Amino acid sequence: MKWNNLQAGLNYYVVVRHRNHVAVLSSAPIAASSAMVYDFSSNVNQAYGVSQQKLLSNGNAAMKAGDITKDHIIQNTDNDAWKLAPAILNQYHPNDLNLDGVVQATDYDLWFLNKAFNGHPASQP
Ligand SMILES: [Ca+2]
Repeated sequence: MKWNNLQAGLNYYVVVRHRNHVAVLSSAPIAASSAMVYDFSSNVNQAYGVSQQKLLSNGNAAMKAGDITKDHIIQNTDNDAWKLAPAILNQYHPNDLNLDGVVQATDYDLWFLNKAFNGHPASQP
């Protein structure tokens, strides 16, 4: 990724937004330089706020899947949206929570694991 309007020496928070995952904000600002690196996956505490990322079985931290309606909350309305189109093949679709190109029950399973979750307000636009 490339940013063109940063000022060297100033500190910036990094936000990652996704079509059906809750956005994350870096837990601390990083100084602008020609080679900025920020790894959200290295630790769940890399995201600003409490429990904003999920710890995967491989030890990596990940964004929480399930925000189909894009309101930064994973709740029943996301499940309602999933129920409207629960089976789709080979499409880029917001109901495809595990990003495998297929909308199926495993996407519901991700929503179920992450439901009842509020994204941190600081990560929202
Ligand atoms: Ca899927």
